[in-house]
Amino acid sequence: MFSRILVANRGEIAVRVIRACREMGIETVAVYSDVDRHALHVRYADYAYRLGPAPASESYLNMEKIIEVARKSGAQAIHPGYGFLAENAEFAKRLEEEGIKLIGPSSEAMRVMGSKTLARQTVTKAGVPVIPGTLEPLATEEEVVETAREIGYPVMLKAAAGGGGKGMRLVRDESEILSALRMARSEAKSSFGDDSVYIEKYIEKPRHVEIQILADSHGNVVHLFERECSIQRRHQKVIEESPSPFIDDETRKRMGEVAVAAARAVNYENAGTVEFLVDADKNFYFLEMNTRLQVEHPVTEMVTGIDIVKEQIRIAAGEPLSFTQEQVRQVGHAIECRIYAEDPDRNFFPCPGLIERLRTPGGPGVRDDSGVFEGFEIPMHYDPMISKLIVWGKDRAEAIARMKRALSEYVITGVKTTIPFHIRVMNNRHFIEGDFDTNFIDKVFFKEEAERELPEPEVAMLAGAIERFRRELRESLRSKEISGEGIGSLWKYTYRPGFGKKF
Ligand code: MV4
Repeated sequence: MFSRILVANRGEIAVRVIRACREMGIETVAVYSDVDRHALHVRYADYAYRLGPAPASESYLNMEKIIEVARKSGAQAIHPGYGFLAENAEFAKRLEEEGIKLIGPSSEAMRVMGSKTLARQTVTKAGVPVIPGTLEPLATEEEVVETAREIGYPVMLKAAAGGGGKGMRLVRDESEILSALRMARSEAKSSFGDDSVYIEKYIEKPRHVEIQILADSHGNVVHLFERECSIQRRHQKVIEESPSPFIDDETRKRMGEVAVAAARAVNYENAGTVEFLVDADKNFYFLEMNTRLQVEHPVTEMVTGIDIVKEQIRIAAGEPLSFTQEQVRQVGHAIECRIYAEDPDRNFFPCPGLIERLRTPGGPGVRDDSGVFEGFEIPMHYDPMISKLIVWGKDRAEAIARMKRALSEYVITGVKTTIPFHIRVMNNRHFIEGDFDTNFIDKVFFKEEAERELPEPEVAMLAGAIERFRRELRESLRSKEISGEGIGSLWKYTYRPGFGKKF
């Protein structure tokens, strides 16, 4: 087993990894940028090294500096967390050359899964259903028009090097396809430095369901069931849960088997996630494979009891998985809300700043994975996620009730947060019924909220009328008291909600 691990990340995920190491008796090396010198991950680690100034390119993305720190500090392995260098095949390659173990898959698995067309080719050979479409990038405009006709509209153009919705265009009619192609290509070029584009059939109202897998260096591959991740806003997940309220046992079993096959197709090692789109008829299609630990891994940990980060470390150290597929059970229900320093009333505009007060929720079934503390200043240079609030309940109804309770206990002042938004989603009838797809937040939730909002003149009128009624009541009660009449007809007010104690 390793005796010292470098954590090449910041924030809650660095803290998460350091906690696992501490419990395993492994020393940790934190790295930090100037604005993070007082951050929680620096405080919790055994050693800490400065990388450079705040910009990620000069700190958390600086491969050679991080390798130098690993050497100097005597770390035998590097945990990359998520984001930054986590899915960088070049970084994985450099570590292989340097003889430093990356707690993650091989650079080759990263390279294959990093290209959407290469991934589609590779998993197709292993019998994994992919979204109907091309397995190769498209060369000419004629080829694009012809292929789209064969597939049938609507279609999606996607960047071969892409992910996360960038370089992606929905095309409903042939008349739009060439302009969409130009836009997809230029977006792909500027985002990924590669303008290769391929075509897929468009899946209407899909759900995003992903399977967590673990693969050791001895050829054992298991899955830890699914996470439902359809609650997204502009391709950013905001709420995840496990199990998915939409997936039945039969589909769950088949998706698990297919995910394991996809992992085997690239000789995958360590923790990974196979993403699927699921259509209204429960047909599921491979979307992509994420070759890293994911933000939402805690919901899987809560329903399976498996510590995914500890398993990652054991796998990287060459140990075999300590359990079989049959021993993995999904118990109860877990939900995660990502709490961001963003203002939901200003279109989720980032709101970095000083956390003046902080009281985190607790009690039965509540987990708060956070990298902040009272007095911490959230830097503007990185992702503004403050914490992940995760709850477990015996069933989905208890998990929702518990999440509402936990959200209502949360106190964060100094910065605006997405907590009020989460409370509203937890009270939304579509969410409560599990009736949602990837369009829910942008197309259903905000639309319904806007419709429910009273037009402002009416709100003002009602507020004015209420205020006038209260004042008259107060004055009449006071004048009666003064005149010696007493409050007289108390019966009139006693049974009106809210009036009993106020006057
Ligand atoms: C799709 C799709 C429908 N049909 N592909 C968006 C991000 C990228 N990872 C894949 N995405 C989609 N690909 C086909 N053929 C719909 C989406 C999509 C989506 C997927 C997952 C989660 C949220 C989403 C929101 C909008 C669109």
